[in-house]
Amino acid sequence: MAVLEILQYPNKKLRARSSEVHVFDSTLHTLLEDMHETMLARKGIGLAAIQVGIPKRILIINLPQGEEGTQHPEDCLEIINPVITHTEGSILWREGCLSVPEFYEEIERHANLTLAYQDRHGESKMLQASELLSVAIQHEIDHLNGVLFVDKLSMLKRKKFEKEFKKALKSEG
Ligand code: Y12
Ligand code: CO
Repeated sequence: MAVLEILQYPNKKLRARSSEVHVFDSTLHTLLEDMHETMLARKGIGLAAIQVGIPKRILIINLPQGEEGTQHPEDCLEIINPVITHTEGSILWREGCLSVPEFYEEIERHANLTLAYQDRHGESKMLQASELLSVAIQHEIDHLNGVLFVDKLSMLKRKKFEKEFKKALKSEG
């Protein structure tokens, strides 16, 4: 297993449209395991393959559980070739992204959704999601289409982000 480098904004590779997975082999399983180790090492709850430079339609989500906020590996969702088939309602959630460190902002998303996807063996699955899981799925599917959560900000909030980003770059020296 390995902790991989996470691409950071404004890396152009994050803008790629990821392609479908057709081969469900040990290379895919190793990538899923490395993504999980990388996400936990960086204190994330969701990660798309493009964030580690692999333009494939793969994402993982491992939500914290209980008062301790423990991320149990057995709860990690491995989602391949996802398609949202139904959405309902809207929800505001303060989002962050491992590719856009130190910036958090409220984004409006669908409150509930139904998702069709494949697991690591290529088996077709469906799930229903609400609240944080629904938000996380939409955030990660956006990555597969080259979209970052900061693209969804109002003009005013986007300017605030650009200003904070430039300030952070300067302080890095
Ligand atoms: C709700 C909102 C966003 C998502 C997508 C998944 N996003 C993350 O997992 C973001 C993680 C994150 C972690 C950070 O590190 C720490 O908090 C220690 C972080 O802070 C820095 O990079 C400095 C930023 C983002 C799903 C659901
Ligand atoms: Co992200």
